Amino acid sequence: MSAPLTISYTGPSPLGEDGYRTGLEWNTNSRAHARAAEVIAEHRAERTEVVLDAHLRSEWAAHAVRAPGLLAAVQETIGEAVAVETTFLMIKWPGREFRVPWHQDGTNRRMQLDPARSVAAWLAITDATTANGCLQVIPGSYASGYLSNDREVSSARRGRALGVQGMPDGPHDHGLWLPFDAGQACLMDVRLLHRSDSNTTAGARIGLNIRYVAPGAIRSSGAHSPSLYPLTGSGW
Ligand SMILES: O=C(O)CCC(=O)C(=O)O
Repeated sequence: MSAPLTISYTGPSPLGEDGYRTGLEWNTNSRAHARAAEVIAEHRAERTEVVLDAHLRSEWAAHAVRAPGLLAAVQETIGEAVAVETTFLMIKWPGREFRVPWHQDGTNRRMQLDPARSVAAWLAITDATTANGCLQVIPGSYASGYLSNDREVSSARRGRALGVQGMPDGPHDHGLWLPFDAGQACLMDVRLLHRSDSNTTAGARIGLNIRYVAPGAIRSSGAHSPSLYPLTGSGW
C-alpha cells in the first residue's frame, strides 16, 4: 500500500471514449425527493455543506451505494469485486457561493487511484440543473492522466477542495453540463475533469459522491491507510 505517488496514468478509460456514463438510476424520482427532504431537514439549521462518510452515517446512503443498477454498472466497469473507498454528500444551499473547481477525483496528496480499477459516481439526490450547480465535465479529459493539483485547502465546513493547477475556475469551452433528475446517477473515470457552479435557485441542491474501487486500486502515501467498505467479491 505504501508507494510514491508518481504514476500519471495516461491511457484509455474503462468508460469508453468520453470517460463517463450517464443513464443510470440509484432510486426512483419520488424516493430520491423524499430522501432529499430528510437530508435538508437534518442539515438546514447548520447549513452543513459536506457530510463525509454518508454511507456510514445514514441507512439510505448505505443502500444507495449498492443500488442494483448502479452497482451492476460499476462492476461492468471495474470488475466483480467492489468496495466503497469514500462517500460524501455535497449540499449547495440557496444564496451561498459554493463553486467546486476543476478537479479529478482519483488523486490527492495521500493517494492515487488506478483508473482501470476504480470509478467515481455522482448521484442526484435533488434535481441538478445548470442553475443550481450541476456537474460540468470535459469529455475525454482523462486521456492526459493525472494533472498537478493546487494546494489542498482544508476547511471544517467544506472538507477539502483540490483544483487542477493553472486551470481557471469557471465554465470551459469543451465542457458539457450534466443535468440530472433526482434519482439519476452517472459514473466518471477518476481522471475526468469536472467542476460545478454555485446554486442560484431557491432550493437546495444535493449530490452524493462515491468512489468505488476494486482490489489493488489504491496507491497510498506512507502515512495514509484507507479504510474500505467492501460490497461484493473477495480480495480485500
Ligand atoms: O457535487 C458537486 O457539485 C461536485 C462534487 C465533486 O465533484 C467532488 O467534490 O468531487
